[in-house]
Amino acid sequence: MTVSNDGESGLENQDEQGKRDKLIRRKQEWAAEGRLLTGNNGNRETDRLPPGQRLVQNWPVLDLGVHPDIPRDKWRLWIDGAVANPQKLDWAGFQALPQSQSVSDIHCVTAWSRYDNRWRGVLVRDLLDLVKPRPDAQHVILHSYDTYTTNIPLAEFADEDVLLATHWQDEELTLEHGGPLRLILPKLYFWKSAKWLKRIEFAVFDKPGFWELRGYHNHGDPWEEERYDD
Ligand SMILES: Nc1nc2c(c(=O)[nH]1)N[C@H]1C(S)=C(S)[C@@H](COP(=O)(O)O)O[C@H]1N2
Ligand SMILES: [Mo]
Repeated sequence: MTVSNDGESGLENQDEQGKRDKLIRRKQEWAAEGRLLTGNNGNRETDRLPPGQRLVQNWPVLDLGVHPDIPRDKWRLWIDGAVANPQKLDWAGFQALPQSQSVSDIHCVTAWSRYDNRWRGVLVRDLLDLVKPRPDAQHVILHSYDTYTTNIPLAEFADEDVLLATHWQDEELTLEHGGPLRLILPKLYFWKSAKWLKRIEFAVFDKPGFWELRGYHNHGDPWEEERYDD
């Protein structure tokens, strides 16, 4: 669903809000029940599919139901916090950064995995060269245009396979999958890969995000089945 603010009656908005709240509550209940947990750890050296996951060929859409449509000329990306060289990039500024590709698998906490996704965009490594995190920066908090947030340890955010993606399989990312820009962090469950990225905040202290405050694991390693908070 694409949400536009004007022209919608209050009733429709309440309806949508009600559906959203229900979905969030259900996911919180799953977290509390420890649903989908197998109790087996996988072997990341020898296996490809993490424990409790099943392979899909399609690409499901999962989010809070609001797909913020930001025109390219209004789009900005803020990179700030504990960095020596904070940035506010417009679309042209982002495009001027070195462009790279990477292929990786998606593992979603709701138990679907999708292999061999080809991403294009800017490697986080190249972004870090530009903004230069301070030595006391340990955490990264991602903020999105739909108000979603999520937290990642800087060491894992800085991994060589982490990418700010604009393209999937050589096509521009669609709005429902987080276009124009989302994170791709292959080694953690997909809820850490924020769609509609707006701000990358480097922080000295950790700050749990939307799902981390609602029963999801703070870290989210699929091979350790870190689906939910203990
Ligand atoms: N901004 C934003 N990013 C988000 C979410 C969201 O609701 N808002 N949902 C997360 C969750 S729970 C998942 S599983 C993936 C889903 O990405 P997809 O819809 O492209 O499959 O996006 C993650 N990133
Ligand atoms: Mo998710």
